[in-house]
Amino acid sequence: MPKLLSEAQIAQYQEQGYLAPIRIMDEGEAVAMRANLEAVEARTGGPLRGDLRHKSHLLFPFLADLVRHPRLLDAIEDVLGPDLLCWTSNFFIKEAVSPSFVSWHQDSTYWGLSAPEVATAWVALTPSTIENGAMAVIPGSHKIDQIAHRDTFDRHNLLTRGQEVAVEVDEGEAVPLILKPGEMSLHHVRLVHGSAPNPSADRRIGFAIRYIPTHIRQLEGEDSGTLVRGTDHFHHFAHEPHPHSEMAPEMLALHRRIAERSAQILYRGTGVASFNDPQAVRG
Ligand SMILES: O=C(O)CCC(=O)C(=O)O
Repeated sequence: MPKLLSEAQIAQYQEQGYLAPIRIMDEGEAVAMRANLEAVEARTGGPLRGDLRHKSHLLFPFLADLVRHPRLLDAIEDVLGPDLLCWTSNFFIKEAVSPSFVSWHQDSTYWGLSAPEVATAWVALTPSTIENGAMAVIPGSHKIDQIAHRDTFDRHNLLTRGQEVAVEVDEGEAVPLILKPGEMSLHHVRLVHGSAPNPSADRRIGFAIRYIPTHIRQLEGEDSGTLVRGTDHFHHFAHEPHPHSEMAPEMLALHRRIAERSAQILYRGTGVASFNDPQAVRG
C-alpha cells in the first residue's frame, strides 16, 4: 500500500521517469524557508557559493528538517522502498536576470553510485515557471542506459563540470516542470533534464535532495549519507549527524571534509579538487 502517491503516479514515475507537481508543504512554509536562506545569505555576505550549496542540510537545521520531511519521504518511499539515505542535496539558484542554466544531462554520469535506483526530490522555494527557467525533462529517457557526456566547464552552467549529453536532444519532447513554492518534482537519476536561464526579475530557487536505498554502494571511494528512514542493514555509507545549530564549528569542519571527498568523486579525472575551485564555482 503506497504511503503518499497513487498507483497511477508510481506507474508514471516508472514509465516516464518523473512526477510533478507534488505538494509537500503549504506555500507559507516554503516562503519562510526562502526567508531563512536569504537571512543566511545576508549574514554570510551574499548568495551561497561553492561547497555551501552542497549538502547544506548538514549545516542548517531548517534544511536538515526538510530532507526528513515526512510527506516528502512518503513519496520517496513509494518509489525507492523503506530504507532510505539522503545521499546529498544541492541548491540550484538562478539569480534574477542571470545567464545561469543547466545543460541536458543525466545525473548518474559522475555520481559513482552502483545502480540507477536514485531519486531526486526538487523542492521549489520560489515559483518555478517557463519565465524563470523551470527544469524540463525528456519523458521516458531514463529507460535509455547511461549516455556519454562531454564536460564544458561553461561558467554559466550550474552543473559541476558543465557536463552535457553527447547526443542531440529533441527539445520538442521536453516537458517543463512548473512548480509553486512548497511543491516538488521527482526525477529518476537517468532521466535527461536541463533548464534555461532566468531572465525574470526574481530569483528561482530549488533545493534538490538525492535519495538512495541503503543497499546502494559508492564505487569511486569512501562516501557518507544521512539515514532518513528505516534501517541500514548494509552500512555502505558512513552515517552523518543531524545539525542542531546553524553552521556550528564541528559541523562546518565535518562538512568541509565531506565536501572535499565528494569533490574527489564528482571531479575525478579533471584536476578540479574542490567545489570552491574557481573552475567549479558558479551561480
Ligand atoms: O534546477 C535545475 O534547473 C536543474 C536541476 C538538476 O539538474 C537536478 O536537480 O538534477
